[in-house]
Order: sequence, then structure tokens, then C-alpha cells
Amino acid sequence: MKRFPYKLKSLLVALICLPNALTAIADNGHNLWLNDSDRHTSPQVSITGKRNDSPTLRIAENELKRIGWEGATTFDTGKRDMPEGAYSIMRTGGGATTISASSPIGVLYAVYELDRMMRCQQDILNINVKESPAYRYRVLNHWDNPDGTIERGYAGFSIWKWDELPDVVSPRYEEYARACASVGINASVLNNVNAKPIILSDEYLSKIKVIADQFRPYGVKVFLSVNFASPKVLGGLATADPFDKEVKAWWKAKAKEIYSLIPDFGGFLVKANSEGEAGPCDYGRTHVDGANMLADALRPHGGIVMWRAFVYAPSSPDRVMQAYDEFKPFDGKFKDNVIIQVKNGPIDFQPREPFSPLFGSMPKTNLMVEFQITQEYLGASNHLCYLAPLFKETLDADTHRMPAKSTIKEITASNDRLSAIAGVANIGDDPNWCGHLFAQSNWYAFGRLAWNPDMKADEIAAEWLKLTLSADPAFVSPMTHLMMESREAVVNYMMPMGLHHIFARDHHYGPAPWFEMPDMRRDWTATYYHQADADGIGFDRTMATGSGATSQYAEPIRLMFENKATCPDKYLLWFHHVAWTDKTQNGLTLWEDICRHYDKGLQQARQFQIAWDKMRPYVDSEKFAHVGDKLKIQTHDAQWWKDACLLYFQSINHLPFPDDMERPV
Ligand code: GCW
Repeated sequence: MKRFPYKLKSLLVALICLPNALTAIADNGHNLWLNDSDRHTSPQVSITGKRNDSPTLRIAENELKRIGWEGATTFDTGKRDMPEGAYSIMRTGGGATTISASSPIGVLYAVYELDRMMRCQQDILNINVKESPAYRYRVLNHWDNPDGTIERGYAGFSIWKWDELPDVVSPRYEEYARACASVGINASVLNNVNAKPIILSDEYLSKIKVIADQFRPYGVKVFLSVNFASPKVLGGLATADPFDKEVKAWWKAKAKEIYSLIPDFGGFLVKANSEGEAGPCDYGRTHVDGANMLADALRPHGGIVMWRAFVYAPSSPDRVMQAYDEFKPFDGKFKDNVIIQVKNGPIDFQPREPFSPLFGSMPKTNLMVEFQITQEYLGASNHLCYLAPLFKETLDADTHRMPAKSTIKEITASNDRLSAIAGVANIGDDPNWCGHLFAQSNWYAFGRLAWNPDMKADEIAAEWLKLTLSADPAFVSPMTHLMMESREAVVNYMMPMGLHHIFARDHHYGPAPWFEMPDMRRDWTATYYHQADADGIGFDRTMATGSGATSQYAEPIRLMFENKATCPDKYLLWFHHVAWTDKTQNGLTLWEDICRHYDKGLQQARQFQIAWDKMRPYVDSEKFAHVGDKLKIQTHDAQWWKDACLLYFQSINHLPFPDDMERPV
């Protein structure tokens, strides 16, 4: 028998494998939720209104072709009465489409909306949509350093290639801006809030200009984090005192220089007098003095200052109280182009925190929420943890500070004044951008909620799944369910019932509830936060017997938190020191309830693996294996968390585990 020619055989193998190989290349997650498959058509696009030479409109036209839109389409950019970014889309009976907006970016947003509608299989024959963004600035904060590393980044190195810029322009700059625009994100702070002065040097500004040029057609404004000591370190001045004439002049000149390169530059983000960073308090001045000085420098150019309220000092008797105590007295004192950036909770992006009491407490001050999209305290890019439920928990929380409209989203999303919302990005140079494929959903969800905080978390999850993986209901339904459960699962196996900050020091990944060191700041140890002893566990923050942090909330919340019987179990150990044998709202003893939560979290992680394993038919093999592998790590870690925490707490209370619970191993 003639031997099968070797070359022909390899060719056949290659041909058989080629489609898979191509899928693998195309499907490594690089495209995010923007499926770039070939759906080209040639809709007839006509442009009315001004600026028909706009690069943004050209992109909108190309995107319309890419998504396969059909029929005559009009871009009308003459609608003066619409806020920036807002748009309307009209189409009746499958005929012509009219997209109206006040400026080109609204048109581009509308085209991405059409893409979403098509791929989520909504009715596109009859469309009558009007959309307007809730927040004026929808911001990603990158904690990227000039050396290419990312603080709390879990998806590789920075996508900003400082050593190549300005000569080499990575295609990722445009891809990033496009992804942001597709969900309405319109601002990007390129560098870490722990800012190095060098970012304002001529050398770096010329690089930043190139990035800004790439972002501009997609409506994404560049912002920079600035180091308050820059006039000294970079400018060679003797001081960075905000009252010093030369310092003021230095910032004014710097602002002018930046705007000459980047005319639509957004402004500065500042972390001052926090975790060792420089600030106005170094010179006996206040946060108001520092922020207003920078605001004056930016005002002639239309820039804003986002000034962070993340402050805590070892001298504070209770870390959760400090931002409120320090900032509330400044209400009404900041200039109107300053906005105070407040983390969602009073500590630091924990798996669960009550909302920061600053929201609603400074009615004469612009205030914005800062979320963390990167999962510093939620399993990094190893754990599947869909964050929209966490974001919603804050946005929907009612502060009871105003007679009406007192939820955090209502307070912060006002249209009458400067409004913004920020998320610390989870983006790096990994091929799939975010390390974990499902972590892309958190970038997506942040953008969607920044546009419309009334959207539901499950609605966004389903949308993301359809756009990114498969629109098959047999996939979307169980996976939406899994995503919706995932954050609670993480809370259960890490820090249930109001426990917080019992992480291992520095990396914040694994458990270390036992962590303390003789000469260390108390608020950097874990035992400070859980306060477990033979009798009970939890931080007493009541006014009656504890630190009094409950006093920072308005009635009736203050009373609800203050009273052990009415404090929701999910915040119980945040506000109360509770006896191990006390009964919780579940009717269990506290110890039993804690055990059950940890065990439930572990069982949930196991169920996620089982659910995912059934999804093989709907997902390409590379993504299927990637997510499966990550879920293995997650389940392993869930067991680690449960065992470490329960065995440690048991070493303190000496109580038995509930009979019917799986023992720590
Ligand atoms: O959560 C802490 C992080 C720091 C971070 C800081 C902040 C950028 O552990 O890495 O620094 O918060 O938000 O400023």
C-alpha cells in the first residue's frame, strides 16, 4: 500500500486545524465585548448639522458598517438642547434611521447602542430610544506607574508604553479608547494616585499628548494624578506650600503648558496627605487650600480637580471615622471645579462595607464615588467576582440625608453641577486585558452604571454575556445566575457578617486574621479589625459603648446600625462586638452562623465549577479552559479562606464546629 505522503498529511492536518487556530487567535478575549466578526454592509449615511468633517463621525460611520447596519441613516448633530453625550435614535417600520445628538460623540455612543441592540437580539425595526448620561465625567483611574508596573494590577504590565512613546503608538491606545466609548466612559486618569512628579515633566507630557490624540475621537479625556510636591521635586522650588506665590505660579504655568499640548485635557486627580503622600497639611494648610489652589490653575482652561478623601492616620481611634471627621467641616469651601472623590465605603474597597457616611453629609460640595474595579480585596484576577451588585449596593443606598432623592446615585448624579464617578481600572497588557475573562464584565458594568446607575446588575450581566460569549439562552440564563451570586460567594468565604480587612498584609490576597506585630500601627494589623477574644468578635462602633462611628449616619440608619437587634447581619461585626453564643437574625448562634457563611462560600465556588463545566458547548475551547482553570484556583482559595479563618477563630473561642458542616481540612 502506498504510504500517505507526509507533506500532504501535514497539509490536511493544518487545514483541519486552521479554523480552530484562527478562532483561538481571534478569541483570546482581546476583542472584549466588541465582537469584530465580519458583518460589513454599506448603509447610506448622511450627515446634517455642523462638523461633518469630524473624526468621531467618521468612526461612527465605520462602526455602523462593521455592525452590519442596513438602510439610510442620518446623523444629526444639531440638537442644541441635549447634554454632551446624549442621543436619540428613531426608526420606524424598519426604514430609515435618524440619530440625533448635540455633538459627534453622542452619535458614536448611539451607534454602539445599535450594536448592542442587534447582538442582544432586541427589536431593531422599530426604535425610539433617548439616552442621556447620568454623570458628566465617567472616569477610569489607572494606578499605573511610570516604570510600567501597576499598583494592585493583576493583568500584566501597563498598557501605556512610556519607553516607546511618543515614537511608537501602540494600537492598544485606540482599542482601549474604543472599548471605553462603547460603554460611555469619557475620562481616563493615566497614572497612579501615588503619583511620581516625573509625570508632569516635558518628556512625559509629550508622550501623554500622543495618547490624548488617540483618545480624542472616542471622546475620552486624559487626566493626570499629580504629586503635590511637584513644584519642589520637579520645579526646584524651596516649597510646595499652596499659599506660596511661586508655587501658585508654577502650577499655573504647568497647566498652561499641558493645555498647549492637550487642549481638551481633563484635569488633576490628587491623593494628598494620605498614606505618606505629600499634601497641603505638610505646610499647615488644609485640603481646601490645596485643592482650591490647583482649581485656580486649571480654571482658565476648563479643567477640574478630583481631590481624594481617602485619609486615615494611626492616631485616629477608629479608621472608619476619619474621612468624615476631616472633610465634613469643609463643606461649602471647595471651588466649584473641585470634586471630592470618596471611596464607596469608609475603609478601603473591602468585599463588603456599609456606604461612606460622607455621602449626603456635604450638600454644598461636589462629591463623587470611587469604586475599585481591580479586585485588590476580591481575589485579584483569579476569582470570578461580578462587581455590579457591589456597585449597586452603594449607588442604591439611601443616606436619608435629604428630604427626597437621597440615595447615593441621586446625590452624586445631579445634572446641575459638576458630577463624576470613578472606577480603579483592572486593565493591563495581558492579551485579554483584565487577566480573568469575566473580569472584563466589571469594566463593562462600571461603564454601563456610570452611564445609567438605574440599570439592574443582572440586566448588565446578561448583556455582557451575550456580547462577549454567547446569546444562547441555555448559556445566558445559568451564567447570569452564577455572576449574580459570585460577589456574595466571595464575601461568604472571605469576610461574612461584617468582618473586614483580615487579609494578609501587603498583597491583600489570602487570609491572615491572626496578623499583628508588636510595633506596628494598629490599623495595619488584622486583629484590630475583628477584635476577637474568648467572649466574642467584632468592632464595637456604637455610640453607647464603642467608637461612635454610627453617629456619622443619619436617622433612621444610625439607630438601625446602633442597635444590635436591628443591625443587618451583613454589617453586624462591622458595628458590634458580639458574643460567640449570641443569637443572630437567623436564629443560630453567632459562631454557627459564621461557620455556615464560610462553608456556604466554599460550596458556592464548587457549584460555579459544576455550572461552568456544563457550558462547554457554548464557548470556544480556549476560553472554556481559561475560565475552568481560574475556577479551580478560586475553589482552592475558598477552602483556604474558610479553613484559615475558622481554625483561627476556633483557636480563640474553643467552640465545636456545627455537626452537619464539612470540617476544615
Ligand atoms: O487600598 C489601598 C491600596 C493602595 C492604594 C490606596 C489608595 C494607590 O492598598 O495600594 O494606593 O488604597 O487608594 O490610595
